[in-house]
Amino acid sequence: MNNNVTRRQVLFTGAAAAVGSISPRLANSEILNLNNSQPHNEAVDHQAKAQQTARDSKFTNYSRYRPSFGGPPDSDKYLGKLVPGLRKSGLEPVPFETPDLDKLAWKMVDGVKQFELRCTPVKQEFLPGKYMNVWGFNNNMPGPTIEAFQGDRIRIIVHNELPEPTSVHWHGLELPVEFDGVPGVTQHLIHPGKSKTYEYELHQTGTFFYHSHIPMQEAFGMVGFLIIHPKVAFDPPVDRDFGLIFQNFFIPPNSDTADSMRMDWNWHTINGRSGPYTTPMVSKHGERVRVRLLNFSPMQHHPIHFHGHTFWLTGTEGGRIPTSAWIPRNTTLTAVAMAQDFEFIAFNPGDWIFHCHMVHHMMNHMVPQVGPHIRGEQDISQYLNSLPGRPTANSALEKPAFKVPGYPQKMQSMFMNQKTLKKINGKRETRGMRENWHMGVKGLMTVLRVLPDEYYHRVMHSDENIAPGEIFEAIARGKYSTYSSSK
Ligand SMILES: [Cu+2]
Repeated sequence: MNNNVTRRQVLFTGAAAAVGSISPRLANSEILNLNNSQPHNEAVDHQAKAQQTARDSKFTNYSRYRPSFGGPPDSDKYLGKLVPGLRKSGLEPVPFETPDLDKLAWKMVDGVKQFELRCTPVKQEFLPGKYMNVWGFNNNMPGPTIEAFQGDRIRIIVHNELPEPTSVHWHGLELPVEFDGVPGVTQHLIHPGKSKTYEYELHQTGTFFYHSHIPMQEAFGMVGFLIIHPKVAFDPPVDRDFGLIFQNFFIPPNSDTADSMRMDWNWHTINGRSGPYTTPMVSKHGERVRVRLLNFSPMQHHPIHFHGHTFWLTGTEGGRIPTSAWIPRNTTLTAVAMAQDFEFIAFNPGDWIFHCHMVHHMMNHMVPQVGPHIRGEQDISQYLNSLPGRPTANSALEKPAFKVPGYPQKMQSMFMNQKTLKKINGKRETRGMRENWHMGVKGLMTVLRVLPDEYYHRVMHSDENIAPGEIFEAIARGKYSTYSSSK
């Protein structure tokens, strides 16, 4: 059964699960009724529908399948600023999606949502076959997402399974000081084998996170999202809500253990994986999409760039930005410990690269497809100064440097073989991408796919074969008329 149908059915029957990572938990009457304590009121339904119709009518001449109106800048349609998604207003927010990361399960105990977090050493697979020793939560780095709603009371029981003491901080939350998680200042350390319970009410909304408050443990990767949704989705409603955590590590050659003392960084992960192992985000042509970026690198800032679309910066780690202050961008600098939420209309079908723009963050070990090794080891200035004498590019990888064990100088810092490629291309989300797409996705890079309806269905919900590059070709040949005047 189609997931959307299932979710809608659940939403409209108001079924609530007692245990689950997240479950739609408001009945339709509650969804349309901001004040949950009031009984269902049909007048409220009509009022909400009338507001919806009035709002949508402003966008009748807007096509979500073509480049947006370029102006005027004060218009609600300008670059898709306030154009709603395909989803109706007044509903519960769409579930948050974190490629390659789990959500933390919870159970309701005495009216409190109870989560259990275990601080653990992790063998995290950065690239196929490259398992790195880092630290995280519940055997994953970053830790699983805590997803909750404004007004929830949550209890998090933290168990320390690390070989040293720890403490967990809830970043950005306005909470009682005794639960702030700062060792010495607000609590005792949680010693190995011990636990501590944190409990508080959530009155904010936005992109928050939890992390160890021991600096070296932060550099080992101890972080996870803590998302607080409003009970009713913000207007304009989004159809997708993705989240990405950006991190850097120093892992020396011949080692698989992160060295948190170093001040330079050679391995880069998004949600715990390096490109091209990071699973692409998949959206449908015409949807309104939100992406939440979180930078939890030890010391490096990331200018995150998205191709083919202009997005609106709609939130920070401090919460939602008023619409009057939204900023159009295609690159947004996300400093350490900052979050940036942005939204856009996915009008432009295709596979769009989505990446940090720092060149050393766009590859692992600073090893691109081309570089000094295939330039005959010549210095770049020598190379540029002797145009006629340039050595022929040689990417045969036969030089002694490539034989050093553990030093991943090969393509994308990994050994490309059938097995590793299968881990990258065997995922549903990569179906139908161009054959060598992975050659252009490294380090802090991933892909956001905007798929026409028929392909979205074939990629995500059918096992029908899609030839590599078929979707790109159909789009490039103008099948979806994005850039013609016929639609
Ligand atoms: Cu970066």
